[in-house]
Amino acid sequence: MQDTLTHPLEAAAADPFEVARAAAADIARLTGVDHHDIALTLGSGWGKAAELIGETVATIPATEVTGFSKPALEGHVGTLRSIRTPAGRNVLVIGARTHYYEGHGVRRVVHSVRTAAATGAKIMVLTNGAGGIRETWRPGQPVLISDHINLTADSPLEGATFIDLTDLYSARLRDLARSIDPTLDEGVYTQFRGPHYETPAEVQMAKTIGGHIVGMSTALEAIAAREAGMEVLGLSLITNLAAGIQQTPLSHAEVIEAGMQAEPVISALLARVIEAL
Ligand code: 8IG
Repeated sequence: MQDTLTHPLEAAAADPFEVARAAAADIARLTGVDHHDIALTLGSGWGKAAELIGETVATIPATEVTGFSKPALEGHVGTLRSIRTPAGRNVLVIGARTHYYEGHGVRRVVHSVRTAAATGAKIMVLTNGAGGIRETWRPGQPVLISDHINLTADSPLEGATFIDLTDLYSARLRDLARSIDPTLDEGVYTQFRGPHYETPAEVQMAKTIGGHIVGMSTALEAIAAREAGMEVLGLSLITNLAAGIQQTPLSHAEVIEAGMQAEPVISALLARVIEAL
């Protein structure tokens, strides 16, 4: 728990990994679970998966954990949950994502990932709601992330930290997901800064440079997960076709609606994938 007005990640001299270790210690103390094996960030549309993964051992407000809360004014930052699977593995479910567009900097964006690694998690499952560029895709369809293009012009890595991103989105884990659902398609996730959706011209640019999915969250988190040595599985729920691919304007309401429709199906899929990891 922080008790100062300065956010623990904001001081230039702060070591984000040390803050993550403090957060992991908070999680161990508050959940009574000394380590986690798998971490799972739930994006729009994926929320129902938590109930299906196993038995919830503890649910804690993210604000109780170092680095997850703002210093002065407290927004709703969601919960962290510790779930025990039937196979006896501990899954840390992160229902509190900080987006890059919130403007708190990339340390805050990837703090949950670094914390997950500090709890012992070796696998990071990142889910999100996103726009689809492939015309064969339909709202409500889950797709695997095969690679990404980071258009944020930012990185969670600081200094001369050179990290290889070949096979960032583990081929092993993608194969495993496809063994659960052979119909799963895959594509390249293109992260924009947001929070505006793209213009149709930007979507055409993303398509031209090799993107298939447009989103605002996952690439930066995946980089931090790889830096921390975790194996990454990325799953996008296509909640809308990207601007100009679908003929109607994008609306947040449409995104929420598609997420709600798809939620039972994709949550069941995700639970089965987690069980197989
Ligand atoms: I949900 O069309 C969702 N998130 N960048 N573009 C971007 N992010 C998204 C979109 C989209 N839909």
